[in-house]
Amino acid sequence: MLWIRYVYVQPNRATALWTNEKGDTTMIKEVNNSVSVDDLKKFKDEVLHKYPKKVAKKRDKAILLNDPETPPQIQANVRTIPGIITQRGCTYAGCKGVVLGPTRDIINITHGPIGCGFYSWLTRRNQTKPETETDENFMMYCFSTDMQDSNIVFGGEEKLKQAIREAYELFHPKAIAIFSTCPVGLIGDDVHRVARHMKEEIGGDINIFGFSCEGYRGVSQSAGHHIANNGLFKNLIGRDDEKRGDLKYRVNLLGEYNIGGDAFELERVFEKCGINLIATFSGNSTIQKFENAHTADLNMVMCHRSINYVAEMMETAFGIPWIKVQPIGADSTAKMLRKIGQYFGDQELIDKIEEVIADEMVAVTAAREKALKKTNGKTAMLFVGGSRAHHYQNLFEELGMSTLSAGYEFGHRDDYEGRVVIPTIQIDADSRNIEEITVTKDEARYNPRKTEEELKALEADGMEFNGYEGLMPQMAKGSLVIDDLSHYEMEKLIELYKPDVFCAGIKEKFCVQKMGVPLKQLHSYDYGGPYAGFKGAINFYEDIEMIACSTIWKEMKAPWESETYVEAQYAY
Ligand code: CFM
Repeated sequence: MLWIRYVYVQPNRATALWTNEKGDTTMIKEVNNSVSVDDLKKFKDEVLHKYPKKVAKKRDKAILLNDPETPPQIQANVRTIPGIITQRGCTYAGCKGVVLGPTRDIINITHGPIGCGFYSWLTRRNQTKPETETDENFMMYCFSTDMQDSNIVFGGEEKLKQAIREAYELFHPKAIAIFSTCPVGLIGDDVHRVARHMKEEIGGDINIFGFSCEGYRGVSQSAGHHIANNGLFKNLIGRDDEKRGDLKYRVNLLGEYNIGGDAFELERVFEKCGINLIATFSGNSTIQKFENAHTADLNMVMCHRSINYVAEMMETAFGIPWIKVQPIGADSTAKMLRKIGQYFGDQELIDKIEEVIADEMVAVTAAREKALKKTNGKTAMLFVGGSRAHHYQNLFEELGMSTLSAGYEFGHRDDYEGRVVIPTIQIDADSRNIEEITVTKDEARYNPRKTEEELKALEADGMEFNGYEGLMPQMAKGSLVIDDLSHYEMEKLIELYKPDVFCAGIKEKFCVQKMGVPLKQLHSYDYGGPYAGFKGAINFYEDIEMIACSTIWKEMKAPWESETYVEAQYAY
C-alpha cells in the first residue's frame, strides 16, 4: 500500500517526508511558511494607515497572525465598510444561486428586476446530469418576473402569480420556488402568501414555496445559505419515506455543489466502495433526493458554512448523526472513506474501502510525484468563500506548497476558530434578520441511528461528531489570516509577499495576473475540474504545476516599457 506521511517538526515549519510506491523518499522542501511578526506589522502598517482611523480600527480585528494551538479571536461575519471593495456577494446569491441553484427539477423564479435573474443565470459552474434524456432539467433557463416601475409602485404580487401560472402551463414542474430580491422586501410583496395561493389554484401535488432572501437581508451570501437551509427543511426534506436503493450503507453528502463535476467524481468513489449516496445537498440533485434524505444513516458535511444548519436540523428531527469531512485532497478523501467504514463498523465495507483507496492512490501518487518536482517549496494564498480557503490547503500541502495567507469572504468565527466558539458568538442585528425555525423531534420518524454507548465508543476511537475545528488549527503558526479581504489589501499582499499562486475568483483574476502572479479561480475552477476526490486531486496537481511553475509570469513587462519603440512587419 502507498503511504504519505507528514511529520511536523515545528509548528511553523511544515516538513514532510513522502514515500512513493517504490519506497523512495522525497524530503519536501522545508519552507518557512510563516510570516514573521515584523512582516505582519509591515503589512498592517501599509494597509491600515491608508484607512480612516475608525475603519483602520475595524479592519485591525480581521487581520491576524495565526496560532494553530490557540486560535486568536477573529472578527468575521460583520458588515463590510461602505467604500471598501469587498469580494462578497449578496443574500439572494447565497440562497438562489448557491444552495438551491444546483437542483435541476425545481423551477426557480427570481421575483425582481431582470438584472438579478440575468446575472445569476448559469454563472456558477454547478453541473448536473439528468438520468434520462426526458428527465426534467430547468437549470439552463432563466425565470424572472422582470419587475418594472409600475410593479414597484403598485406591487408585484399579481405579476408573480402570472409568472407562476405561465411557468406551470409551459413546464408542469413538480416544484416552483420563488426568490425575493431587494425591491420585493422594500415594497412588501408577500411571496409566501403568493406561494400558498398558487399552490391552491394549481392544485394536485405541486410544491410551491418562497424565500425571503432579499439581497440586503444579511452581510453576505451567508445569510442566504441559512434562509435556504430553513426552506429545504420546511418544504422538501422528509416528504418521501420510501427506502430507495439496495445498498445498506446509506449516507448524505451536505455542502457539495458539483462545481466542475466534483459531485460526479465523489458519486463514482462512493459507488466503487458500495456506499449508497442518498442525497447530495445540492450538487447534481433532484427534489426526490431531498425528500428522501432523512432515510440515510449518516450525514457528512463538506462545506460547513453553507449547510451546517440542515445537518443539525436533521439530527434533531430524525436522529441522524453528522460528521465533518473534507474530500478535497487525496489523503483527506481517503480519510473520509475510512470514517464511513468506521461509522458502519462492518469489516466487509472497511476492507472494500481500503481496496478502493489502494487502487485509486496508484494514479494519484504517480501524478503527485510528477508535479511535486516542480511545485515543491512554492507558496500559495487563498481567499475564497466560506470553506474552500480551508479545504484547498490540503491539495497545496500534497504538492509541497505552503499557504502564506488565507481567509474567507463570509465565513463565521466557527469556520476560522472551530465550532467550540459558537456559544461565544454575539448575535447582532444582522443575524436577527434571518428567521430562526424551531425544530423538534419528529415523533413518528425519529430513530437514533446509534445508541449513546455506540456514539461514545466511536468517539473514543477518534470519530468526531458535530464538530468542525476550522481553518486556523490547520494553518501554520505565523501565517496571516484575513477575513473579508479588500481589494486594496489584496494588492498589498501580492506586492509584499509575491506568492507563486493566488486563489480567488473572477473579480480578482485579471488584476492579480497583471501584477505577475497567476490566479487560480477556486469558485469556478477556470473551466477545469473536478478537483474533489482522487481524480480531482490529479487534475489539481496538473493544473497547479502548469500555472504556478510557468515562466511566462516573468514576462510581464510590455515591450515599450524597456524599449523606445517596437518594430513590426506585415506578413502577406
Ligand atoms: Fe460553501 Fe461553496 Fe464555499 Fe459557498 Fe460560494 Fe462556491 Fe465558494 Mo463560490 S457553498 S462556502 S457560497 S464551498 S459559490 S461551491 S466557491 S464562494 S468557498
